[in-house]
Amino acid sequence: MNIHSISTQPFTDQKPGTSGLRKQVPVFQQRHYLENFVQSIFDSLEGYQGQTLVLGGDGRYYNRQAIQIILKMAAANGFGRVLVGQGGIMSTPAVSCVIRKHQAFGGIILSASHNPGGPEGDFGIKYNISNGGPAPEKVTSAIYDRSKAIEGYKIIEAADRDLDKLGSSQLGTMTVEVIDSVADYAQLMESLFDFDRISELLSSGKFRACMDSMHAVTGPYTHAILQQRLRAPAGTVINGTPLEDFGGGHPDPNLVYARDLVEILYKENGPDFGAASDGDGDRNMILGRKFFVTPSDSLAVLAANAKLVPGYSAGLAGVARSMPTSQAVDRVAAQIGIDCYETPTGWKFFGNLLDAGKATLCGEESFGTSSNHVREKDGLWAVLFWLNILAVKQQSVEQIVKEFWQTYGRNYYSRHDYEGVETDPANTLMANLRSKMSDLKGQKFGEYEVEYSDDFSYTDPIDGSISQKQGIRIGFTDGSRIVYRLSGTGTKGATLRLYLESYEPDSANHDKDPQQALASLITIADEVAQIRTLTGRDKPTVIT
Ligand code: VG1
Ligand code: CO
Repeated sequence: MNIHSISTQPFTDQKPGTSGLRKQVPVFQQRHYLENFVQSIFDSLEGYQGQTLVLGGDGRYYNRQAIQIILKMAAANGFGRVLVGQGGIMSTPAVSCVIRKHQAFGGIILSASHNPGGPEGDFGIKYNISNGGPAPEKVTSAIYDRSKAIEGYKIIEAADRDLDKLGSSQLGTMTVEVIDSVADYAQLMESLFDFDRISELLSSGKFRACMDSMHAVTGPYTHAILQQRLRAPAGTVINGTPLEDFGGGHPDPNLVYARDLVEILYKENGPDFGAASDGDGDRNMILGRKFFVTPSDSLAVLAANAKLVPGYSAGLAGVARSMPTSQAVDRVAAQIGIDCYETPTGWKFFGNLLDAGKATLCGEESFGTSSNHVREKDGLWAVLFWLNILAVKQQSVEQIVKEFWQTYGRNYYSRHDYEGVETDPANTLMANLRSKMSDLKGQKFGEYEVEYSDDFSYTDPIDGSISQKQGIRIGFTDGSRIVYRLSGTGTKGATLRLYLESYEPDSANHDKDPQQALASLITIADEVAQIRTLTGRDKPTVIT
């Protein structure tokens, strides 16, 4: 085998963010940039010689080239086998599923998730460990440290593999197995949900669904699962062919970027159910006819109805949500009598809770929901969960959510994103908040009084690791909250995220527009942090 050791200089900017390393494509195309990071991953691991690595990506621009490079590096570094998705395609939850099912050592996912793709768009890379989940912070810090000191990487000289043909071939002493990107995942879904019942619903002619794959990775999955196995009529899946630039859009399933779907669901006589997923298939947006389900509510509704779904009929061990996610699911947990954990933003923080059997369902306000079936959030899983509930309850999405509010009260919720603002003022804004924090307690803003304010810090209940500075929280005496954080997934300037939440127990007041219900908190949030002055923006880029 022709192994080359290439000498290289470290890059200083390879610090993984909320979910792996994300940069603009031209950054990744710099000589040795991708190679350095991949070698830094391998150098931070121990015991992978002869083991299996899973490899796949969301199909964005540079996916195929990166896969060829990583295959040759994995061979040079002594992996025994790589399972790679056909065409280089594998959704994030599918990679997680394949790692677990085939007892792989770990996996590499090539994706910048919801960020735009194409030659001028973004690219990303993330390492997942043997439980199928994102590498925890101690691993990502080791990778970053290594990337700052790296002096060389190993790669074999060989012809590129054919990624489109299923089957095995040798790359040096390593086996490359091109696998069906969907099969293992589809089988797992079938083991969790009542496919017969969902199929009956979808093929009845009385219920119409629309699934927007946003030209991203879930296209092959939604075609195979929804249209083939579950017999939803052709045309149920839209934008179902993965494109390298996602058709020029942001593959981000929210009311702003999933415009095609929103228009369809808000038409007269639109479908009964709509859903969208993101670039790498781990996010989901759920819509009813002319009705948007806030992700935090979606998590809570799934938890409250879990017993209706075969894979969860035995009940939930516990639930977990990221800190900025609304507290709707906390109420469900209290009602059922199970624990509810609050973690920092990012799926990696759920891994230990899931492994320890402390949580069954997890979710984030950012359109992420999943369970212990994998160790990633899972967009299509959430869609199937909803369809299973709809098939059993025979009610509309809107009825289900409104009944939920009647039982538990409504947590009005919204997130305001200020995307691509200048880094310095964004940092100033956060620094100002930190210095103000301790003085806020007891202060009154109109009818609101501050009960606590802090910079969220998390101690993992399983391994005791501590993660600090995870977002500024201001909690009011009536249970309302304002949270500020800077995004850890953007690639241009800074993105400020402002999260707003209030609680309304009285069902007579459940029909307000969330922006109106939260109007006073929105004003207070600006007053406290001087968002408009510091960012120079008079309104957010995206409101969800
Ligand atoms: C965002 C979301 C976070 C999510 C992360 C990765 O992070 O807020 O909840 O886990 O994206 O999701 P940030 O740091 O930009 O707020 V994905 O679908 O982009 O892998
Ligand atoms: Co994603």
